[in-house]
Amino acid sequence: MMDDLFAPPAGDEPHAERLAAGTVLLHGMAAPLAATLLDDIRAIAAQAPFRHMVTPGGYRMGVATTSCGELGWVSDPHGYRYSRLDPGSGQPWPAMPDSWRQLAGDAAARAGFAGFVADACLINRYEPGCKLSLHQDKDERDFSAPIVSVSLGLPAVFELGGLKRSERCARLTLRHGDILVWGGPDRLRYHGVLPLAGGEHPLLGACRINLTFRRAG
Ligand code: MD6
Ligand code: FE
Repeated sequence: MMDDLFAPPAGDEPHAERLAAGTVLLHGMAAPLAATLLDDIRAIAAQAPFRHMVTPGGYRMGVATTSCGELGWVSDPHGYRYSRLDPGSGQPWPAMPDSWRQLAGDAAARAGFAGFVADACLINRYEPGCKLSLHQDKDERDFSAPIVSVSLGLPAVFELGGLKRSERCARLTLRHGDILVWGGPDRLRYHGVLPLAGGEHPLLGACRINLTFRRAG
């Protein structure tokens, strides 16, 4: 099974690059779906607008976020957590499109995590200069499920660290359509995104959007 990852991509199979025991980069896997994903993102943002959350430490995040699915990720002076309701509207988050859940499940399976069913998708929007500081994703209830991350628009330099903040980070570029899957022994690695360089993407303009699918509840 795992050995298939190193075989050359056949037909429309994305090229899978194993970066660590539980980390696989599926090059360009989401690119054919990008136009649909963008239409869906517009519809989701019409219901649950992108906003700049404030961290528990009182900083306004440069990255703008929204969510879809049963649970959405929220940050406020009380901490980080998942919530069934959008605190902006008091309403449930927009539903996760079936095609999104399917894509995330397919990507996870290709990376060796069969049976992944996402219940939350955090949508992050970066403009040039925006960054995401080194962090761990640890607000989810169960770390046995992987995280599936879809990159759209301008390329970003992603820092992949270790299980301790002090460990040295590897840097990799996440491009339009790339899907990064990580789980198992890598699930709690520190990671971040360097300040986004300027540019114009044909579909998204001067912007990068990242979708992270999780099993949060
Ligand atoms: C981003 N991603 O790529 C931010 N977290 O914009 C994340 O923070 C992230 O890509 C967990 C797993 C994959 C990710
Ligand atoms: Fe993260």
